[in-house]
Amino acid sequence: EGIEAGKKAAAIEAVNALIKDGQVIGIGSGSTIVYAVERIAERVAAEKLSVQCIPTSFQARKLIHDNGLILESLENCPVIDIALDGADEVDAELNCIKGGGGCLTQEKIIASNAKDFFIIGDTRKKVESLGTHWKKGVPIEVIPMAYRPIQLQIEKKLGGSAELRMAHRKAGPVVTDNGNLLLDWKFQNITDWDYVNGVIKMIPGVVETGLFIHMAKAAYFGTADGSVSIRK
Ligand code: DER
Repeated sequence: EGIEAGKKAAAIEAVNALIKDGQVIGIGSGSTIVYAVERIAERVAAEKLSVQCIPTSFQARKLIHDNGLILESLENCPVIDIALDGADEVDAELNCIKGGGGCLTQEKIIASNAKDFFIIGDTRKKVESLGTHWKKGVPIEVIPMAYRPIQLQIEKKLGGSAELRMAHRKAGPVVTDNGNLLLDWKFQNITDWDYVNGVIKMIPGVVETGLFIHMAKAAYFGTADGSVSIRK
């Protein structure tokens, strides 16, 4: 339906505009990136491109492999030319909430080691300020033994509520690709995301936050009718 068409339009537009022969490409996680990887594979075959793909999750690894693309590692390719990823929300300054799919830590590592980082998504993700569309809170990856004091620290320092993300088809909490747990922090009235990100990151036991502040170079948003807008 409309949302999938929007995701696909954004993904194809971005791949057509940004992917070039010889690139090392960071491949994000989630559902939108699937369309991007399928388009990359199409272009590689049609144009005989040589690209190397670095995954941001087990899902991304499997997606790269299943689409016949070259699966590479940060050991071999520590400098990434371009990283492509989805997001849960993107504000007017290109700050993102990511981690809805629980892959934020490896996603942020890849994005931070890329020369350029681009977001792709349907127009639901395009907002003026964070929290407008995405109501599930900021995902935070934490060391399992510390999740409870971290919850208390975040709530004491920043308000809101930090909830342990529970699995649906496995008993107990979601366990990330890195063997950690996730908190989803439901916030109120936040404007200084740089400050908030720093406060959360400094709490011992916090591995990473889903706040990607001033990291994206541009965001491609697709609508149901196939049109794409670019926020730079
Ligand atoms: O978990 C993530 O950060 C994903 O990129 C996610 O936020 C985007 O997922 P979607 O493309 O399925 O909306």
